[in-house]
Amino acid sequence: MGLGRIGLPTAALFAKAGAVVTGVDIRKEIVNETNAGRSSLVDEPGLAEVIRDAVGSGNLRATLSPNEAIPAADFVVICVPTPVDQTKTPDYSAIEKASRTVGGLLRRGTIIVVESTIGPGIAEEMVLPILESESKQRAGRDFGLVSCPERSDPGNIVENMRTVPRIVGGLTPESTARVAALYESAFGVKTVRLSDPKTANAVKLTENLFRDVNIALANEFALLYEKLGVDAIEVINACASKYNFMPHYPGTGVGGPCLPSNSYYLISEGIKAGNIPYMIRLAREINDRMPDHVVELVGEALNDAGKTIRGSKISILGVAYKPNVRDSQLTPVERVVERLKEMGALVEIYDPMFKGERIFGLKVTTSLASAVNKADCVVVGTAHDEFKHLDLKGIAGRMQPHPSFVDARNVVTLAEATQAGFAFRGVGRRTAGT
Ligand code: SAJ
Repeated sequence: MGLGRIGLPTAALFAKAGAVVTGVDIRKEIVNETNAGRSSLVDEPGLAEVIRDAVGSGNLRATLSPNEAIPAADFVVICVPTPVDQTKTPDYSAIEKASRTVGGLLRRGTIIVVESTIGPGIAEEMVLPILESESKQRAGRDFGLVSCPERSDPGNIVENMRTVPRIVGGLTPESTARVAALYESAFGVKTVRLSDPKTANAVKLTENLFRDVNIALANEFALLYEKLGVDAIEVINACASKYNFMPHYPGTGVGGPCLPSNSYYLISEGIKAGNIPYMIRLAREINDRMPDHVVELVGEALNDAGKTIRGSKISILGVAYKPNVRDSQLTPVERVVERLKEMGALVEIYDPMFKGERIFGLKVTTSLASAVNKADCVVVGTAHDEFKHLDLKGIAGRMQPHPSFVDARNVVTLAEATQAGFAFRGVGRRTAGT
């Protein structure tokens, strides 16, 4: 259920392992694309081959209709999106709808596997009752319910699915064992078997929130060290020489389909249970404030060159939420662009993953050269590989006199930027003279 960035590779890898897989999706174009052995997820290395082979073998087909697939299934894997809404409240409508559909077509003995990221307890308290009332069957006796949350990095999904151990927690030890065996044999990965679905969902959130909180700490160090004239990146890299320091890096902020929303699943369950997770909530606030800090740095870098944001041409390099993915979901760069536009800047965007497309109401230029042409300031929003070795002198030469450079993803150093003649600012970086 759901042939998105997680569902499609999951279906294809099961089919490649010899399972007879039917993929169900509500989007006609995705169903047609899949049945043609293709996918628009072009930035997922190895995925095209897996889909082509899976469809070619006849083991994978896609359909709009769940009626064909579910009654015949031994396992039903739910991979639908679970975003948060404007009020940061988890939106479980897709998983509710999928549970209703599955429940209405459920055959005795089937095991339902939830891969979507959900709050601890949502499987037991939301999905289970829907399945039981729709199927008139009992969970744990007539059908199985297991949480096996996806753990794949967008941009490395196929590789991650074949290497990262899977977390498996079912209502019964038998269903846990069957699903663990399924993923071990189909994906060749290890599994960690847990006592129940809510524990498995807590693991998934804990690892993502651990990351979000540590990124927030890195961002806090960056804000602090900027004021103290210390280079936060130099500090973090040096700390990483100690065995128990896991480096996280400051930057434009935290984007993507996962981290900016996952905290709210736990925050909402915590508040329901009478416990406010202060640190997790504060980490969200710190990370959500980083785009505004980048805008402040743009103002400072332009001021150093005797200019203001209003009337300046500002080129944004990279809008994707992280390097080398064609994905701008909840990207922190959007707020940087919107704020600069509001403040009267002329904004240009260049991103190798979105050349020529329209994003945030702007046409993405097709080359870095045209984006920086006659610009007053360049801002690195995402550290795509193409921006790792920038020809700073060449870029400065194309820009207006007294050019400014703001690095929000530590791709250049103060020394490199000043040598090229830039007024420089960087998240967590020193400034000239400090
Ligand atoms: N980021 C930083 N500093 C860092 C690391 C990341 O600012 O040191 C930013 C990134 O630029 C990006 C955001 O955080 O905007 C999220 O990046 P990410 O590398 O965490 O990637 P995601 O969100 O694509 O994937 C995460 C991964 N979770 C963990 O590594 C714990 C992935 O394994 C999960 O499967 C995925 O969430 C998910 O689907 O939940």
